[in-house]
Amino acid sequence: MALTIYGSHSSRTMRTLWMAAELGLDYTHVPYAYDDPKLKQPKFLALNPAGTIPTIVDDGFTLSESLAINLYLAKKYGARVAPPLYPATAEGEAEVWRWTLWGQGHLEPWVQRDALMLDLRTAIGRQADATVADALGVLEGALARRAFLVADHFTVADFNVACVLSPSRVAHIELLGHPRVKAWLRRCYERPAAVAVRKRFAG
Ligand SMILES: N[C@@H](CCC(=O)N[C@@H](CS)C(=O)NCC(=O)O)C(=O)O
Repeated sequence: MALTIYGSHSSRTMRTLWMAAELGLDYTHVPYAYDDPKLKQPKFLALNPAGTIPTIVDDGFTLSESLAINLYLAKKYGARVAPPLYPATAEGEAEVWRWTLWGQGHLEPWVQRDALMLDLRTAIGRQADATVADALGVLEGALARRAFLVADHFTVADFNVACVLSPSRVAHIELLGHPRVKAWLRRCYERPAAVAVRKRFAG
């Protein structure tokens, strides 16, 4: 047999490397990391169009998906070890599939919490940016009519909206596209009372 295992040990490829060790298989290891650009290049994509690791080539047969690889290797080579890693009966095999599908479908998405949270944070961040940009557009429009929100002078309306757009919050918000909002916020926060109270409670 000639087995090649693509993927770094610090990825799901560890599952394949572990299975190869269980079965005592010899293999060539190509330790691409999960972010190796080669995963997205034609040569590797010809092996696995998803461009992910682990991927194996076993005597010319190519396979990806870590748990599918484990099923394949265990079924093909499992009898080399005792007791065998792959059940001999249809019922035993069905139990193997059941636990594999359960592990992948019901467990992995939730234990992979960090990646999940990262995706969610990115998605929520994008949605939040778009919503804030719309709201700032509304404010920019209102401030095109006069210097403050409901009169030509500072009122509690300005006070309350400026409170929501506090300096620590707007530090994360791009105001360049909203010059009137930016100037109005400066007018609000440069008021003597605002400066004094912020100075008093600074730190
Ligand atoms: N369900 C697949 C997931 C494969 C996967 O996402 N692998 C990661 C490394 S653990 C990867 O290759 N990421 C690179 C990418 O998605 O571009 C499996 O179990 O093999």
